[in-house]
Amino acid sequence: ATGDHVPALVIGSGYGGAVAALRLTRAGIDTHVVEMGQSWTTPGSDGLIFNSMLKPDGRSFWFRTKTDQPVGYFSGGSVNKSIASYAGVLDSEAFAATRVYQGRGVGGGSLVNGGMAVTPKRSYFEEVLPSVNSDEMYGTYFPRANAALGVNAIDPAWFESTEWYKFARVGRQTANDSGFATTFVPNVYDFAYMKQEAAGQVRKSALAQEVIYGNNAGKRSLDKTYLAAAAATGRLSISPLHTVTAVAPAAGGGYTVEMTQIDTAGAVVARKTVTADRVFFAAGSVGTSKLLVAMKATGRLPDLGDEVGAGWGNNGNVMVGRANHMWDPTGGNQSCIPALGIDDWADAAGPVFAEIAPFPAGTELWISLYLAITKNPNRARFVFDAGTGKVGLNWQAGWTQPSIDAAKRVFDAINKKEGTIYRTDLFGVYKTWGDDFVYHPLGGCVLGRATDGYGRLPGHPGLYVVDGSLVPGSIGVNPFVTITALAERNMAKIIATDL
Ligand code: FAE
Repeated sequence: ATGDHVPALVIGSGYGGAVAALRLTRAGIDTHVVEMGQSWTTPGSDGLIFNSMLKPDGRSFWFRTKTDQPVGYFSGGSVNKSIASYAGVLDSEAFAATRVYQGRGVGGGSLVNGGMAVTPKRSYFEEVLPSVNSDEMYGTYFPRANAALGVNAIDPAWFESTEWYKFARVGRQTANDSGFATTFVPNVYDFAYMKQEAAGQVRKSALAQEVIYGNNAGKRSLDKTYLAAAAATGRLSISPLHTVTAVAPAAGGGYTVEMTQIDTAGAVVARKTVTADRVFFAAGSVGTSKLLVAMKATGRLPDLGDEVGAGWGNNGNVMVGRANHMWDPTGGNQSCIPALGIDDWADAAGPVFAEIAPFPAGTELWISLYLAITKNPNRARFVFDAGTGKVGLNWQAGWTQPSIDAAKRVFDAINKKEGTIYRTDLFGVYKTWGDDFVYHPLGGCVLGRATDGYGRLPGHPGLYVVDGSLVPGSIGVNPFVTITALAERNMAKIIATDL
C-alpha cells in the first residue's frame, strides 16, 4: 500500500528477480517483488491454468485481441485467431522493426520458454564478458544456477526410441548428412515426467502442445524453484499485476517506487508509491532498459550514464523452416520441449547454434523448424521520445541480415545435400526467414558499462540491475542459464559487501 517501506524491492520476477529474491531473503532481508503479470495459480473455466498452442484464448497473450504467433502463417495465410484481451502470459512487444516475446507473470520468461538450459561455451563467455572471472563462473556460479534451476538431461535411449522426438532425430540426421554436429541440450522440463506422459500415466503437457502459452505440468518454472525457495524463508512478498512506473531518490534516503495496479482486464485499480532502501531492477532486458532510460530522460535518476539504454542485441536470433521429403516424416506427435541443437559455432565465418525446434501441429507436416542463434554484431539503443513519453528501440530491419547469412551457411548446405527447400509460408506470405521477432532480448544496461562490474548503478547507491539487460546483446546459446548464473555471482558480491 502507499506509504509502505521495504528494505529491498525487486522489479520483476524472471530469472534475475528470482535469484535476487532468494539470495536476499536467505540473507535475512525482507524482500518485496513487484510483477506486472499475474500469479498463475488459478485455473480457468476449463480447469486449466494455461492453454495449449493449438487452442489459444485470452490467457495466451498480454492484452491482444488477436494472437501473434511466432510462426504466424501457413500455406499462404495468417493462422492468428481472435482472442479476448486479457492479462495473458505471453507478450509480443512491438518496436519499430522487431517484436520482442516475453513472459508476463510471476516467473517471467520461465513460464513461456522452451526450458533449454544451456551453459555457454567458456571461450565465448570470456569474449562477451571479459571483466567477469570465468574460473568463478564455471567453478561456482554456473553449477549453482544449474542446480537451483533443476536442470536435467533426456534419457538418450528413450530419445532414440520415442515417436515424440522423431522430429529431432530427422533434424539430426539431415544435419549430420551435411557434416554438422548435433548436441543434446539440457532442460528444466522434467524428462522423467515427460516419459510418464508418453506412457499415458500422467496428464500430458509438453506432449500436449503446451509451451509458449505456459505448461500445466512438468516444467520447473521459477515459481516452482527459486521463488518457492524464497517464499519458504517467510521473508518474501509478491505483488502481481503491479507495474513499476518510476523510481527516484527519496527525501529521507532510499528510493520511492511508483506503481500501477491493474485487474486482469487491464483496468487501473490503484496507483501506489512505496519507499525502499534498495531497488533491484529485474524487469528483463526490455523492461529494465525502458524504465531506466525513462528515469534518466525525465531527470528522476539524473546520474545514470549514457550507456544506459545501449548495447541491446537479439542474440542473433533468426528462425527458419525446411520442407523435408515425403520419405522423411517428422511425426504428427512432437514434444514441445526441444532436446537437440546443431552446433556449428566453430565456423568463424558465421557461427551458428541452432535449436532443432518442434512444429507441434498434431499432424504430419514434414517440416523441420530451427531457431538459430548467431553472432550478429548489430546493437540497438533504447531511446526516450519526449513527445509520447514512451521508450522505443532503434533496431533496424536490415540488421538481421548477418544472422540470415550465417544461418544460410548451415541450412543452404543441408538443403543442397538433401535436395530440399525452405518453407516460404511460415513467417509471412513468401517470407523464408523469421527475422522480425526475438526470443532472446539481451542488453540495454550492460555490465561494466552502464553499471559497475557487479550491476550497481553508478551515482545511485542502492540501485542494482540483475537481469538479462546486463548481457551485451549476445551469448551464443539460449540465455537463461547465463542470466541466472550472473545474477548469482552479482548477488553474492552485493550481499557480502553492501548489505
Ligand atoms: P524476464 O524473465 O523477462 O523477467 C522480467 C519480468 O519482469 C517479467 O515477468 C515481466 O512481466 C516483469 N516486468 C517487466 N517490466 C516490469 C515493470 N515495469 N514492473 C513490474 N514488472 C515488470 O527477464 N531462454 C533459454 O535460455 N532457453 C529457452 O529455451 C528459451 N526459450 C524461450 C522461448 C520463448 C517463447 C521466449 C519468449 C523466451 C525464451 N527464452 C529462452 C528466453 C528467456 O526466457 C529469457 O532470456 C529470460 O526469461 C530473461 O530473464 P530476465 O530475468 O532477464
